[in-house]
Amino acid sequence: MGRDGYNKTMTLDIRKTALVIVDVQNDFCPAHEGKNGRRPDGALAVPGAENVIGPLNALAAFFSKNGGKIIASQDWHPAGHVSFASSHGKKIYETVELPVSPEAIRTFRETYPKLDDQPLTIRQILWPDHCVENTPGAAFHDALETGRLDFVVRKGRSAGLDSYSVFFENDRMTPTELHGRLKEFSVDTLVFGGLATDFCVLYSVLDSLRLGYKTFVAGDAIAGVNVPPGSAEAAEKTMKTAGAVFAPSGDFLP
Ligand code: VGL
Ligand code: ZN
Repeated sequence: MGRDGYNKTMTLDIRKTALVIVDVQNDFCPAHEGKNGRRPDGALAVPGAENVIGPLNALAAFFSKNGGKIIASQDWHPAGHVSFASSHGKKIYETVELPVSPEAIRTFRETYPKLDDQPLTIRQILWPDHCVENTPGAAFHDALETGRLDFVVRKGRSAGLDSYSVFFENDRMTPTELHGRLKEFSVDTLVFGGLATDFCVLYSVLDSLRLGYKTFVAGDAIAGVNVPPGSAEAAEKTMKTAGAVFAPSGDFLP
């Protein structure tokens, strides 16, 4: 028995399980040696981000060998994106209130009749310009092994709507393609790792639970922005309270 009551992997049906690697991209990583030379600090570098890569590569190797699926997300914003402080002439970490479109609400009610409506305004935190589509900052960190990925979900592509979660944009109602793909793969269990604990991992895990997936988090394969201080720890608590099971990545391996 592992920590937090989690049994070793062998009790997971790995063929119905996907590893979800959230946003392991240069802009979320501190300076490091890349394939084509030194990469500077990412625009939104998460302290300790590089430590998640070893555990994620080990999990991916095990999943691919045993018939599990491997999903990765990329934060993928157009220049001038609504989540950038520079787009509003405001300071980083200030917020703006954005309305949710009536169209998004209508479609959500039709597609997910069992899920509750979400708040009708979005309080959007403003970030430095980051993960602009097709730039080096948006590329995966070179140390992340991407050869085994079954599907990549690129999120935050709408100019006026951000997306922390790999499942829904920040209105919590407009879906990405991921849930549909996982249904095609007959996946009912997800193991999460990646960046950042207090934003994209948090919202992805909460939506995973909301959509009914058995939801695990590899505790040594996540790292947080931690602004304000303590937010990564608070996010872990929120995920656990919502029903996510945390275990060290080694507990998912034989
Ligand atoms: C993220 C802030 C803005 C994340 C993405 O990947 O956690 N955080 N965009
Ligand atoms: Zn972003």
